[in-house]
Amino acid sequence: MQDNASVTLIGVPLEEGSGRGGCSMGPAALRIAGIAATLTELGYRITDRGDLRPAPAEDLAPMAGAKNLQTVGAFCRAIEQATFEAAAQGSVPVLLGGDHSLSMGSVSGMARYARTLGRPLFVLWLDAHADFNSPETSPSGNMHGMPVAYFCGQAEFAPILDAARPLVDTTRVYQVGIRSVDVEERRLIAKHNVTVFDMRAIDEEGIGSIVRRILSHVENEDGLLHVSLDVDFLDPDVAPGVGTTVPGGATFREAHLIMEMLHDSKRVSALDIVELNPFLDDRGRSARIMVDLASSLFGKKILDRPTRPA
Ligand code: HAR
Ligand code: MN
Ligand code: MN
Ligand code: MN
Repeated sequence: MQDNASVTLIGVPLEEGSGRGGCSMGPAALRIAGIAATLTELGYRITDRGDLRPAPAEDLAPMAGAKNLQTVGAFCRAIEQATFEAAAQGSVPVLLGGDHSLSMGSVSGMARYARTLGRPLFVLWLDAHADFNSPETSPSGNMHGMPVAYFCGQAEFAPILDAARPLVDTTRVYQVGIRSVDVEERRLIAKHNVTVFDMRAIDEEGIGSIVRRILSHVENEDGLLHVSLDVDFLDPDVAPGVGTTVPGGATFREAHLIMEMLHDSKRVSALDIVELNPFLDDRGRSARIMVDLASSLFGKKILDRPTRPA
C-alpha cells in the first residue's frame, strides 16, 4: 500500500466455518485492541464499515462435507462485494475476522479488482494450515479449511459459490509457516504447484530471505498482494487465542519482520486478520498482537530509517 492511503475496516463476525464458537467475537476484540486508532496514528484515513450480517443464502443447497454452507456462502458473497468496493475506491480493505472461510470472499473480491486493472493477484498465506481441502477431501467438513482450494478453482466448489468468479493462479500463491497438512492436501498442493515455505524452510533459510524471494516475484509481474494472516501462524506461546493451535509456529520477531518487509514493498493491497478466538485468548494478548502486526504492516517502524542501507 502507499503511505497516507486510506484503509477500510470490514468486520466479519463469522464462526460457522470453524466448527466451534468464539471467532464471531474477533471483530469486537480487534476493535477493542485499538485497530482503528493505531492505523489513524500512522496517518491513514479509516473507514469502518461495521460488521457484515448477511441473511443465510437459502439458494445454496446443503452439501455433504461443507458445514453451514448457507451461512458461510452468504458471508463470502457479502465479503466479496465489500472487499471489491473498498479496493475500487482506492482503499486497502482490512478484513476483521472471523474464521478463515472469509478469505473465499475477500480473495475473490481482490481477484475481481485485480482483473479490472489487468494486473495479477498474488496471495501470501500465513498459516499453520494449508487450507486446501474441498468438501470431498475435508476430514472435518469445516469450511475454514477450504479457502485456498476455493480461490485456486478446485472443481468441487463450482456448484456452491459463483462459478464465474476470477481465480488466483496457483503459481502466485505462497504459503508460509505451514506445519499441519492433511493427506489429500499434500497431494493437491504438489499437483497445483503452490509454493510452500513450511516451518522447516523458515528454520533453514530464514524468514527475511523467503519474503525477499516472494516479493521479487510480485514485483517482477507488477502484482497486487493479498496478505491473509491466520492467528495460528504464530506459535501458540505467542498467540494462544485461536481454536486450532499447532506447536512450532512463527516467533513474534519472525512475524514482525514479515510485516515490516511487506510495508517497505508497498505491494500490499488487502489484509485478512482471521481465526482470532477471544473466548480462548489470554486477556486480549492475541488481539493486541494482531493489531501490533497490522501496525507494522502499515508502516510502524522501530526506528525512522531503513532497516538496511539501500
Ligand atoms: N485441515 C483441517 C481441516 O480441514 C484443519 C483446518 C483448520 N484450519 C484452520 N485454518 N484453522 O487454517 O479440517
Ligand atoms: Mn487458516
Ligand atoms: Mn490455521
Ligand atoms: Mn523458528
